[in-house]
Amino acid sequence: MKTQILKMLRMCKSYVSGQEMCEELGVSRTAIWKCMHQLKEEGYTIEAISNKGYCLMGSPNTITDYEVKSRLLSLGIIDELLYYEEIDSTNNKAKQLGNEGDQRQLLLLADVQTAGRGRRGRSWSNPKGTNIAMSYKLHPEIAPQNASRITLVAALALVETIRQVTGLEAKIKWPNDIVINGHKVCGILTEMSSESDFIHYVVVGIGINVNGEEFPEEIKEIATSLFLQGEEKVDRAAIVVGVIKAFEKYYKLFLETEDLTSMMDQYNSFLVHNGHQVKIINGTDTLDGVAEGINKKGSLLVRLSDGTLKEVISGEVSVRGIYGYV
Ligand code: BT5
Repeated sequence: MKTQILKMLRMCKSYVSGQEMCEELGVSRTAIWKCMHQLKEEGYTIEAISNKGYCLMGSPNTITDYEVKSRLLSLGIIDELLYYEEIDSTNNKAKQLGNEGDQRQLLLLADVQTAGRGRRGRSWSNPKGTNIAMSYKLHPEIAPQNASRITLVAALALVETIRQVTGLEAKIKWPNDIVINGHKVCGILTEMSSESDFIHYVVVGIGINVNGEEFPEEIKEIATSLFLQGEEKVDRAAIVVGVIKAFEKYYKLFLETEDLTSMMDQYNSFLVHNGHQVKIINGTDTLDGVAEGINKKGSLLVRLSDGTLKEVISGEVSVRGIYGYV
């Protein structure tokens, strides 16, 4: 009911009468009043004027399911949005649901993760009330070997959203980071359960540092947040809503060809390494070259010093600029 009430309040430019809400939602005046009371307790500023009704004057900076859903006309490719105030990891939960046979396309959102994960068992820091942890559980009917490209689709959606909502010059550090001014603001972790020719599910986990003001010692040289870069607190739900819309747009395009044909140019325009010297690290081996953008398969093309063009496949290596992290 909170979703519907917030939606009604948002859609109406001025006041919505209690009577209108009762009729629309098919509930009693008391039920509406109770819900308004709860929303106010959660930090919503709702003005109530007798004979006029209710008006939403302000919202808390939350990413609850009802806050997000009330800003959307539809969930699009997602069947259900699940919100957790605290969870070990939204990727873990999505995988658990997938392993239990849940066939719905889901978006899991969490305020705090107690055991957020990066790639290869690395950890992902996500303190309370400031960031976004989200995971899509998807069931694409595509060849399993093409699924890792969804990481790049998500990266594109993230950069577009961050730029639109904050105006900050976010860039993609291939394949799974978003950076601003050389510091990491988002990480993406894509995991899959499949058979040789069939995908059970793909989980795309996204961590975004939104309003954090400081980071643990071990990552403070690498990490940044949208707040630290823009010096303004950012509306977390606006970022979630932006990602939902942008991801849907690019994911649908991706499904048409199972590659990045229709978004390659845009992706390359956001690539932090484009035209720059990079170091490709594969275990103990390193190769130096100049990045020339991705191809439609999502591989990074690197011109080596002997003139040959190396196709670096996502997930195989780590790419560093010659100066530090980017
Ligand atoms: C990633 O791995 O960047 C993928 C992170 C994915 C996190 C999301 S949150 C929702 C979902 N649920 C999960 O459990 N995970 C996903 P990787 O490229 O391996 O980078 C991990 C490294 O980033 C760590 O070893 C740290 O150096 C650094 N790091 C950790 N927390 C960070 C943060 N909040 N901001 C920036 N860097 C961080």
